[in-house]
Amino acid sequence: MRYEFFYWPSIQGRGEFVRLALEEAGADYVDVARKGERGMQALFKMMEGGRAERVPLAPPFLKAGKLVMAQTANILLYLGARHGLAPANEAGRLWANQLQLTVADFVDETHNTHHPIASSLYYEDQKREARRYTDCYLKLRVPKFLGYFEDVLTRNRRGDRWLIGARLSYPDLSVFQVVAGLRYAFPRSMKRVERAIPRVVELHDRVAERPRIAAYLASDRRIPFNEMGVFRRYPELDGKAGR
Ligand SMILES: N[C@@H](CCC(=O)N[C@@H](CS)C(=O)NCC(=O)O)C(=O)O
Repeated sequence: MRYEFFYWPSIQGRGEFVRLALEEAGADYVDVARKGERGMQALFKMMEGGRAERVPLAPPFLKAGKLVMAQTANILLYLGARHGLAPANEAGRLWANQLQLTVADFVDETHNTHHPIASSLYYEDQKREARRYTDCYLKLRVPKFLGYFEDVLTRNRRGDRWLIGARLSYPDLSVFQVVAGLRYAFPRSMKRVERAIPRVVELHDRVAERPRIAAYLASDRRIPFNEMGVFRRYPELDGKAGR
């Protein structure tokens, strides 16, 4: 079955967590909105819902045969089970979902660094608030979330290579993406933070070296980070020394 993946065509955004899982799985998929004008129309059509009973609110969406699903963590729950990217038992599946929802919380907070007041306003219209918000985010929230994942790795009884058990699962891909995104958005602050999270940094490198992920990162399917996505580089936000 060929999956149809629907997401904004010019950003990594939340969709990237799904793209990474599809790539690691070696799944057959089309990134629909990246297929020109008709692809964009298909994305908008999906958002309008047509006559469907169960309509999603916001992309990313995944179409798998007749199934249409949204919410990044929900899509990953599905792909994880189908492609061996999550434990097979219930406790393990819930644990993977719990870690992914924690990533989702962090992604929301990261989005707030450039949009602390409203998504509908330009960053330029909320710069002062963005600076206040991001100071706290960098000082408290980034160390807290990354420190949490470091702790999860440390506590894993099957070793500290992966978040869950002895094999890669989809939350590992997501933590890779978080580290890559933070390095792009806040390079100065990340240098400092990374000293306290060696296992998370190693996990990032381990994921980047996976043959399918390495091939994906080197391909034009990987959209470069930019100032429209979740992880944006605004040097004025990157810690006091960056101003
Ligand atoms: N919790 C959802 C959030 C989805 C979401 O916010 N999608 C963004 C793009 S990353 C969007 O297009 N939002 C449009 C809107 O909220 O109006 C998820 O993780 O998938």
